[in-house]
Amino acid sequence: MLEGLNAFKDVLATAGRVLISTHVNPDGDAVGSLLGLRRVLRAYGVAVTAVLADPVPVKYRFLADEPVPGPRDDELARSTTTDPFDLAVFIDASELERVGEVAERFAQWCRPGAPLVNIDHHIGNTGFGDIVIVDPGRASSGELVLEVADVLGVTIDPVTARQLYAAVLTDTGRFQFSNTNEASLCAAGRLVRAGADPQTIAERIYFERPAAFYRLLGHLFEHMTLQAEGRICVFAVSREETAAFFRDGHYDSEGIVDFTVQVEGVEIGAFLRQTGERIFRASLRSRGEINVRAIAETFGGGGHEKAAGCTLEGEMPEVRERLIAAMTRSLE
Ligand SMILES: [Mn+2]
Repeated sequence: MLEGLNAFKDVLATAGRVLISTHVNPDGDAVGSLLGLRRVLRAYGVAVTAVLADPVPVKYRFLADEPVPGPRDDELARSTTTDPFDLAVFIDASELERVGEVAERFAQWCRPGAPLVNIDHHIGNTGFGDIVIVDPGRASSGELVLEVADVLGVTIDPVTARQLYAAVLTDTGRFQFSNTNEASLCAAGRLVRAGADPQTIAERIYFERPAAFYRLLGHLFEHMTLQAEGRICVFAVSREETAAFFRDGHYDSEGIVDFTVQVEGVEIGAFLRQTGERIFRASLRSRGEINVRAIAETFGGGGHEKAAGCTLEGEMPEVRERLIAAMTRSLE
């Protein structure tokens, strides 16, 4: 990883303009590490533009010191025709496709031969890109931004500290998931010393959620499917139901899947939500020995052993049955 960090530093020395992005449906780590990386690179003196295929979720907007444009931004199109990017950096994305529309279009915004840097902590990272800075031993990408700052000699200011703290906090499930380790806690401590306030950040992210989130949660618990003598718990929600809960369009279901494995006796859980006409996104969690990444992989997805995700196509009842069948097989 140090090799990658040094190679990144070398290419930054000659890069005039840098493009950075992260994965679609950005979570706290994606948003926090993207924003933190933008500030660290700017502090180093690099002209950096962050682009996100999806808007920053409402609950993470307090982290944004500046807006993050989308891939169809006019200014982006204008500036890249006259002055293309010299370098692209994707953070917290296990594969190039996870960057969504940015992955499809970034090549046309960059000068030919511009290197691509891959900064991530997912165990299933495909190793895409020219410079790879991947450490699956890290609980969050936010911690890797700290490593970048150290290599570049950039001091973390309080705004950056807040962004990176939010990244570590959310990807460790408030320092409760099995990935929480000495490194993640030390990183958090360092960020607090640099000016991050744990109480206000936790309150903004966890204790100011829309009523619709709790209504949806109640609905999911009421209709949860328990299978295999209660070792499997599945939440499922259709697009119509979701729209009925979130009438203002500010959809928020982050962390809902974690509740599936908080039911007594449950070892693996899934939250299945319809995202398109015949498209479903499944998030998976494990509380025991079962590797849910292996389940996700059977559907072309990936992730970590205890937290993974995949996309399924079809109609709700049949998709749910297929998912439950795969989960049941994993218990054998
Ligand atoms: Mn992450």
